[in-house]
Amino acid sequence: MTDKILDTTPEAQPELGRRRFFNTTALVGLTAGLAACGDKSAGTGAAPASAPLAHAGGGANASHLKPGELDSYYGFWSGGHTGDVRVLGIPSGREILRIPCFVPDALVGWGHTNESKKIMGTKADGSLRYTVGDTHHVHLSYKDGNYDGRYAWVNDKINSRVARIRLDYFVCDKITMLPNVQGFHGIFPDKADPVDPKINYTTRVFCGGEFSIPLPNAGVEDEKQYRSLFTCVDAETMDVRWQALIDGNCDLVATSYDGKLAATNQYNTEMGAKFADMMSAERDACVFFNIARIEEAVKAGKFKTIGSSKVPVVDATREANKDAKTALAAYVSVPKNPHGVNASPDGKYFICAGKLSPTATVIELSKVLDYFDGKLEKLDGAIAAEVELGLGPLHTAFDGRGNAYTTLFLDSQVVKWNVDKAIAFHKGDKAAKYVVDRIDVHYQPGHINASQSETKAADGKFLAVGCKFAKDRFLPVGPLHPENEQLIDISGEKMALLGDHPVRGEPHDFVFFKRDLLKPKMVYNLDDFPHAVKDVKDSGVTRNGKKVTVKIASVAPAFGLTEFKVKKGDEVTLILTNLDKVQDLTHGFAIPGHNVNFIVNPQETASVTFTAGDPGVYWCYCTHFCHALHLEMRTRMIVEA
Ligand code: RUQ
Ligand code: CUA
Ligand code: CA
Repeated sequence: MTDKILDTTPEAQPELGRRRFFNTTALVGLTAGLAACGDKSAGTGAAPASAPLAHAGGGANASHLKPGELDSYYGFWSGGHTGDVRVLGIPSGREILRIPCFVPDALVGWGHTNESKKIMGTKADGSLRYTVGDTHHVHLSYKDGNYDGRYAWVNDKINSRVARIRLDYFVCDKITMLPNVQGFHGIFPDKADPVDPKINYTTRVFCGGEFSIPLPNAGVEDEKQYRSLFTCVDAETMDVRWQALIDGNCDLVATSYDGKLAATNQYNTEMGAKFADMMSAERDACVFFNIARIEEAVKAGKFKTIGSSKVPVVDATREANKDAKTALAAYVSVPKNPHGVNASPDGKYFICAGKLSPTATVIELSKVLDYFDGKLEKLDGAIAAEVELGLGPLHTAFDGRGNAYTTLFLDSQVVKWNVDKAIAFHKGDKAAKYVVDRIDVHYQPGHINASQSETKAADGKFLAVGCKFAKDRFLPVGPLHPENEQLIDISGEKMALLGDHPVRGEPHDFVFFKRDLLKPKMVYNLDDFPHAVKDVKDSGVTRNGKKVTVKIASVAPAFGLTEFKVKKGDEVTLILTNLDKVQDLTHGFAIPGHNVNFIVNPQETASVTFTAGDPGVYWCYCTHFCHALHLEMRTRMIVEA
């Protein structure tokens, strides 16, 4: 569909002079091209798939596991509309767990138990503040440039919330809402402290606000005044530390290995409020933030606050940061509506994909630091390369051997390219063949990631590609198609497709890493729960006016109470502790007619609060198959008049 515009084969190494940007009218063609991709042969343009299809079990990296075999990598996939994070095994692609964050979940009772409601946030009447979510990007905490297995963070684009997941238990433990931000999109933890070399681990999480809004958002209709904020959240306390007011918007976020820089790509430097306005400029930007300087400014009181928020907001606009030596931010010019900014594992570069430009821009971090030090006069000097890759470049992954892998949304391909050779080509060595390989994917890939990609331990074994359209790859099950997460072997020179994995819509981003980086606990610690019912004998009912507390300890296959009595209209708080110590021995608790269903894992305590309904007998039963006598595991709630 695209060969007329650009020959994307490795043989036809693109020249810079041939670079063409899409303009607004070309987008009509873009949409038409996408539709044409329903036809498999049309989706791939002129470029032949350069790697043979490796059948499952073939190639250096097999994806098929025998029964009982464990995966070698954990993968964290964002769940999109389901507001959760999904844990997949790689290379099998098997889904092992869903970790609910922003949306109630029926299995674990997320959004139903008092503990999870507190994390999610409630209104004055005790009901959940929000029951929808949209997770896009999941990233993990770092130490020494690699994951340390402490935390994962994921964004909620709809309501500008960031959730933290504890990786010892694989549960969300905190959610923070960003003030004065709409469309919170990119997120990335830092990897070190910019000033203290002893702090070589994550202490901050950076968050990009995509949609510009009036600040404060109170009915200002002049769209020229809309603004976006870049936000820093404390990794431990999850409090918002500071925000930076910028020109243009934020999209994806990347951080440097030395902790000195964070960046966000901008597709709307035009600050347009309408579709076409956001594409009027030929170039947009990637904004770099000087973290140490911003934190100094905050310390020195050089900030304002917005509306009722107490968060310090520093001025990172172009106008206020013209002097490089004091600048808090620097705007590096990149071609039209870029998407994705990714940090190479050698710590040297951030790569911005062109989206509406067929290019990737390689930005050299040491040069950006030179600019902030006044040693580089023009910021453009930080651009080490700007090379053509193909149509619709979105995201980039790395193999740790100097190669980058970029998704080409419109070409339905992944292009493997060598960063050093791209730089040589950009510098004028026209013989430098930087495109190493191309492979067709199915279809329209967005995110991409390689094993350990954005860590110093990038190992170049597997590549996962999030294909937004599955079309004909799976049996039709009605109009809603799954997405197609494809796995590619990147251990050799040529990429080889290993497998298709249908996933429920709509994961966006994902990371995957060696399984030995995580040592999750199999059983909870009873002492971590202040309200734990520590002995079956402690089960019982206490009343305080209309408030009733029911304490139940459970040991398979029985609850500590065979029955309990409450009165119609009582506010009942039921606390349940699972005293079983065996891993995998989870109990559930459901009460008919009262909208109660949740689980307790071994040694876990959870509680629910509800209003006792009409008089009668209600069999409370275990909902999680735990024992041969699981069906007998019941207690009776007797509601009296
Ligand atoms: S964005 S397909 Cu929400 Cu991650 Cu790039
Ligand atoms: Cu306890 Cu089923
Ligand atoms: Ca733009």
